[in-house]
Amino acid sequence: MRLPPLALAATSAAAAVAGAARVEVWWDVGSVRVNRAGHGARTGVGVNGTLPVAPVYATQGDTLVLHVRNRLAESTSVHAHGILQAGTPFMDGPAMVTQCGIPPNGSFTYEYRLDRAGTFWLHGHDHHQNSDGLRTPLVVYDRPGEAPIAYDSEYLLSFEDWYHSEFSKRIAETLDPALPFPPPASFPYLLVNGVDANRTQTLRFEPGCTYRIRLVNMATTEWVRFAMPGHEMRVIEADGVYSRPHTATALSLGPGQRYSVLVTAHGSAQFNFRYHMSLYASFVPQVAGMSPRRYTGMIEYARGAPTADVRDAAAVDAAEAAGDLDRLPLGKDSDVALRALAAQPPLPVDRTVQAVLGGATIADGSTRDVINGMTYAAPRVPTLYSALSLGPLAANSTLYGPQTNTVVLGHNQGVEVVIHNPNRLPHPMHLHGHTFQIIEYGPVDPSLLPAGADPPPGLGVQRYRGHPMRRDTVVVPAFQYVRVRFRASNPGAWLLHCHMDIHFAMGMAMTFVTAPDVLQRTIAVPDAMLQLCAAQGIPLEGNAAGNLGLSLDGLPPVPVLSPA
Ligand SMILES: [Cu+2]
Repeated sequence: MRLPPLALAATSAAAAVAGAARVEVWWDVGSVRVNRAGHGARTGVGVNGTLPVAPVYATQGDTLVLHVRNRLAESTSVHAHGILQAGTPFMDGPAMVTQCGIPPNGSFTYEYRLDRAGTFWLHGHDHHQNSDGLRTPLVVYDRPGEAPIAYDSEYLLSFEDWYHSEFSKRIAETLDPALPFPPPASFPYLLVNGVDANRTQTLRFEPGCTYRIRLVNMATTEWVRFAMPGHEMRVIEADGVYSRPHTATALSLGPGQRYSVLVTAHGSAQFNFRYHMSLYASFVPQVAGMSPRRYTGMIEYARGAPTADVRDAAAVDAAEAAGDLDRLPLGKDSDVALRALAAQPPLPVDRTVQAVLGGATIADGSTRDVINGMTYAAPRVPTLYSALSLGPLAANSTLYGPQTNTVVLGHNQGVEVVIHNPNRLPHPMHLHGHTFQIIEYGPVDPSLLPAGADPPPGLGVQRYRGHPMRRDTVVVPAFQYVRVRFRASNPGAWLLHCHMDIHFAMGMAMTFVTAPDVLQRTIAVPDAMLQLCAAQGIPLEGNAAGNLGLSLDGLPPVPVLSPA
């Protein structure tokens, strides 16, 4: 959708006031019947009785006040993806990590301090409700006159993949040991700005003007490739971090990722153009017309002008056939080629964490996803509340329960996480509460490869140059590793998880607990939040089993895993 000119931006969601504003939004979260892609009605998780959820606009320095009322039959919670929650880790949202879910008929008001400008999104973080529609962009404008890169106007394009069936049905099929794994491919449809991508809006370009186009992939499983043949795209933002302008021939966004590109319109209005989008996943079999699903929208310079015939499909086919889109998300480059506009040298490493992604079979014969051989399962006490209540024992990572895969970090440690992906599937890994520096990609250590794995030849090492880019969601391509670094300067309990909801539900997640000693001295969880637990009989203190000492008695048993 076309956004208002920058000077008017702050008026979009709330009255504009000089300086910081409180932007208030009311969400009545409930079940809705919707036919979003024109292929039949199904149940979704909507807001105020409908889908899509309206985007939220604010300005850097504002506070977003999000009043959530839960009219679902299950608990809900909201995560502001990319908002770092410095000093407010209890507002991060993931159920049983930083809070208890909001129970049915319950309500809770989130307050998000929007201290960085950029392109973010809000989504459900309980029962994978984002997959059923509970998701919307959150655009935080720079303060007037403070954008570090000039442009005339902007557009927002948000992407969703929409399935024939509800998430609960799809995950039940995936986990049923009586059914084949993986389940047969289902072919979702692309929604753009909440509607069928075949009805995608026209981008109107004035000759000579420069547009910022914000792209947000809110998909639950699939990737979106975006291209504007006949125009040059310069990437200026990834995941809320400005980059030096970097030319990209196409962009591939994994679930959770965002980019902004600058595009300067041609000097004449002689021709109109098309922009191209495809919804795909490299592990979904290619079936003509179904995967990838291709869509185009119009770039209109003048109504009725002829459309320039700039073809893109051949380039797409070649890139898709070579499996290059995951490895080279900027068309010809990996995102390691970006440089943060606010240069930050590579962080010194005090501590290295290895995270090996994989799959495993559990005792009943069904399949799970794992990190370091462990499939994630929620503890009995939200992890943040364990960190706040265990006193000096909070430094003991085993007390958060083996199923949470918790690593306790010391305050301000420089942390390098090496995410190893020996699978044939790429995984978009999202870290809460931080942006991480992208240091290096390379071929996965052959000793980690499962039997019969067949990585493509020529996967070289690609390392940052000059200074590294930072973002919050990185696609770890098939058979590769990625090395990321962050400073543990944000005390809290932070998930690192695959943003494909099916994989997250299958257990591809781990937790960082940062500086529990500092947390205990500085953080007080709001009462209204503690009452969410009390209403559901969830203990507010103790280790993962709800005990105050070392005993984990009462913790659900760890599933017995064998490598798949
Ligand atoms: Cu994954």
